[in-house]
Amino acid sequence: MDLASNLQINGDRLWDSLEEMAKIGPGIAGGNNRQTLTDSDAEGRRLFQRWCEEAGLSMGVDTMGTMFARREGADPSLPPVYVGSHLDTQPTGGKYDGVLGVLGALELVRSLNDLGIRTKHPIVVTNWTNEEGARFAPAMLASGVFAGVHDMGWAYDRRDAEGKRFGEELERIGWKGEEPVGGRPMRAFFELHIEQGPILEDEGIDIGVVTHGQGLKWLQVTLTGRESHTGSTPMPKRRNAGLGMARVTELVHEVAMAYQPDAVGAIGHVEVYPNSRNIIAGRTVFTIDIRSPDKCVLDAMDGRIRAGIAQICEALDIAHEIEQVGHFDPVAFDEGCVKAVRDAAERLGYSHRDIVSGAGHDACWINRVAPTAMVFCPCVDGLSHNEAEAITKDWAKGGADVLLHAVVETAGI
Ligand code: HGY
Ligand code: MN
Ligand code: MN
Ligand code: MN
Repeated sequence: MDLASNLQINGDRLWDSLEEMAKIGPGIAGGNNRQTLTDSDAEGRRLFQRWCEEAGLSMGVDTMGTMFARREGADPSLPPVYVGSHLDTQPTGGKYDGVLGVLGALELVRSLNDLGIRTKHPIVVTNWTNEEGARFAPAMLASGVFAGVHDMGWAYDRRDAEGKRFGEELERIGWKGEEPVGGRPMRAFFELHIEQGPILEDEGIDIGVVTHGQGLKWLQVTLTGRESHTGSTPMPKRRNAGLGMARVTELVHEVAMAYQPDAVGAIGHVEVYPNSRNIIAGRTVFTIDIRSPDKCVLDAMDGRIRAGIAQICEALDIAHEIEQVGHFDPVAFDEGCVKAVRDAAERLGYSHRDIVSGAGHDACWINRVAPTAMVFCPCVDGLSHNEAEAITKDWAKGGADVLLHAVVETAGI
């Protein structure tokens, strides 16, 4: 069989599924707000489960809520090829971040069904719980427990901004499964994802062959000064935690700029107390997000930022606490799986280039317990974590075609 021309996904069906899923947990500006363990997450999970059952898959759910939809292989005793991503979104997320990887994997199975192809190894389509980490930090929580990085009890104790506990919310939406987390035989894991950056589109390239994922640190900082009147407190007598946060924001930017092109840094989450117009902020809580493909750079940035925060607080007479609430070192994906992705793009005639992932993904953790690789497709203006996130139907099809070939090559027919 001429693999390239016969083995392709149904791009229209994939696009329709993406549009259907996007109706669940709509955002306010055309994207999605389907945050993990909310009622809309539960609704999206039910829709995905229905589609999986219609495709003849058998669903299993582990105690972190991760969904595993299994397509039997010719030899059920062989370790499955896992393929998937995440259905949860940012509060102002797009329709494709994560979702393309889950529904692209489902489309892969639907196409194998249409073509009557039975792979040797089973295939398991996966939806990882809480990849985004927007509601419950850190990101990639369930895949982190699965990879043995986080303890499940610690994960269950994570709380959202309203103090709700992960474990209770998982039970409340009815998606706490029975299966143990991790410890599964896995032949490989593949994840299709939008690039979430501008490189592929700028270079007019169809496919990103993801060789590495950059490392990440999330540092939660609490600055404590003193609340006082914004009108009657003389400037020299202020202990302004808001000013401290502003200076740390500038510090993070300056440190990242000092390590270009291999560094990024920003603060995206801030809380100001008491957040009243005429009270000097007595306390601020915010999260620093720094990343680099180079572990030494990541560690150096961490050190410079911590030292800088101490100096800022000394000058402003405010106290500080720093808690590392997220971290993974740069990852190198499995060369065999990366080659399967590259060969697939080549065979299908898609333009492709090797690329390092700027964003974190479940694949970054699963790479610790199974040979893993990722497929990127472009996204418009490289925009993501923004409701205006957009891709084209062709880009979605190209990514899913390459995913299909890489998985079939690895699962064998
Ligand atoms: O933070 C990340 O990189 C991922 O989108 N959760
Ligand atoms: Mn994602
Ligand atoms: Mn994301
Ligand atoms: Mn991911």
